Amino acid sequence: MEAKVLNGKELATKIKGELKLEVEELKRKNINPGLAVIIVGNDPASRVYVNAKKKACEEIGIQSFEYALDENISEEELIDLIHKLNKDDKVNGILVQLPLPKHINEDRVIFAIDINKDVDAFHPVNVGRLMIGDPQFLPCTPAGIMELIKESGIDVEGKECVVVGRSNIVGKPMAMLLLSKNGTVTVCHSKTKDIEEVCKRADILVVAVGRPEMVKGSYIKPGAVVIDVGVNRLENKKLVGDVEFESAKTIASTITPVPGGVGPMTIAMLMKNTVKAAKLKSQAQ
Ligand code: NAP
Ligand code: LUD
Repeated sequence: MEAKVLNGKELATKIKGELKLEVEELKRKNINPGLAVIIVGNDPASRVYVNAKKKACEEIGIQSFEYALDENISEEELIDLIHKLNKDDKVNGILVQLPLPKHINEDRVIFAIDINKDVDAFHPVNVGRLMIGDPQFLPCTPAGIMELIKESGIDVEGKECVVVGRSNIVGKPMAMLLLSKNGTVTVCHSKTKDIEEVCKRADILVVAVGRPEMVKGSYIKPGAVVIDVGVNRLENKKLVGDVEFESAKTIASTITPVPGGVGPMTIAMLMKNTVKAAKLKSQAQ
């Protein structure tokens, strides 16, 4: 039997539709959610993602403010801009698209963001709050994946969960969210021995390595749920994930496609966090 393909684009559209209604309601109470989007340099992939984020804001009725900065901007100038946005009442969320140019320290930049406007949930305070089980924002990609898993009808509790990749953006917070839902979680990385064998234990397998089609059908336990986070553009311009879709879909019970799987969900969750930030601010006043 072929796996069920989870449609992330469709679920993201549904979530954005709900948010649009919520934003209309908030506007009636004079709450106008706003997102500042900062992009540094000319990375074409970052440009695609930032445009998609701005478009989502437009669809939902969130005001977006773009800051497209020169590749050579100094770390200090970038942090000055963040300090200004921290004080700006029209801005509820601040997103600094990563990666940043090599001369800028990403940790220092993230640390400068007001924790109440940290809609990526990358600030150490928000990372820590997730770790102790009291999150104020959920990290967008892992939160989007949890929504997709929920949609698949699978209960995480007691399941063997394997996360391949341990980045601060995806792998580590993903492991934390699965753990918070009582999964038994294993995290693999480039030093893991026999990844294939570890992956084969998984009831729920999340792959975020950035290596085109690294995980083959032979890595997958029959009936597993497979979440492919990878977005890799090949030389022939084709977009593929970190999972070899064709071989995986004959073994998994459920699988996410690339494109149209996790990516659109990341954006929907960013919108959700921005609306939440606006609500939190209005409650604090
Ligand atoms: P990253 O920061 O480059 O981290 C990659 C992780 O994979 C690292 O932990 C690395 O291990 C591990 N790894 C690399 N090669 C490996 C191998 N051969 N075997 C086992 N582990 C290996 O990447 P990321 O930011 O997490 O992103 C991963 C992928 O997801 C990329 O394709 C990215 O474009 C995509 N992505 C998609 C979304 C979305 O919304 N769809 C969001 C974020 C990222 P070490 O730690 O040992 O180096
Ligand atoms: N930085 C992210 N850097 C990169 N794909 C994303 C992403 C949507 N601060 C910060 O947005 O959350 C972030 N916060 N990230 N990413 C990757 C990561 C960041 C990646 C893909 C997509 C967001 C997406 O919508 C489409 C899809 O998978 O269907 C395909 C888009 C295409 O290239 O055609």
